[in-house]
Amino acid sequence: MSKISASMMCAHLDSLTETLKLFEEENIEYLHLDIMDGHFVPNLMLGTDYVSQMREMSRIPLDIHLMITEPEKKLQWFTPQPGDIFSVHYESTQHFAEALKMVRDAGAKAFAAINPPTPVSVLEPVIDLLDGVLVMTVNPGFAGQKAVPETIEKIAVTRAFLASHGKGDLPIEVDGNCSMTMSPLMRQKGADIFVTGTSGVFTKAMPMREAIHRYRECIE
Ligand code: S6P
Ligand code: MG
Repeated sequence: MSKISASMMCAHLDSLTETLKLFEEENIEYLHLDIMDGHFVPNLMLGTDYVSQMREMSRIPLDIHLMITEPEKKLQWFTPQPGDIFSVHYESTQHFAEALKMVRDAGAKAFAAINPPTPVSVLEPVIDLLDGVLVMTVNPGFAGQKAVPETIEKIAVTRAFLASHGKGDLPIEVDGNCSMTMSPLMRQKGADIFVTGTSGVFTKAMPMREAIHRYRECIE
């Protein structure tokens, strides 16, 4: 079944409590937390206190997207826990396998994130360390971007790559412009977890509950 991961960097702070309550009522599967260091990506976003407060404010599992250099030195700052997803970028470290192992050793799910220009074949050496793959459909750093067109077919390539390595059951997560228009196509190509922000459940075009219902229909 397809899952929704709501991108919290798109949430309005003045209604955060109500938003989290609504997400629990609507069984949103994950809270997507973008961690940016102003170095791996040209933006700063969501730190350790925000993550620990999310753990206190909501029972929804966290989907931590680490866009930081040398994640192996910092991922413990975010206290990985069973049920969480931790995505580590292939491009962010020379110790990629070690970082994935650290996530798993903490009991969380280790996902490999790959930027739009990065071929999925780079994941071959770490395939047995993966609990999923995060295919970036925009260049990371900002919400509200248009998808990089080639990344849509890359979802299907990733699905075939995993199947050819006996890992056809691993989930594929997609992040960036997973809108109500784009997400059905992404689903068709093999995506399972959809990071949704300004172009999905946080759209200004309709009330949030309606947007969640519409979004579910788009990814089924
Ligand atoms: C971007 C970040 C994403 C965004 C998400 C926003 O670097 O990793 O998680 O928050 O893409 O979604 P939208 O619907 O505004 O594209
Ligand atoms: Mg993200």
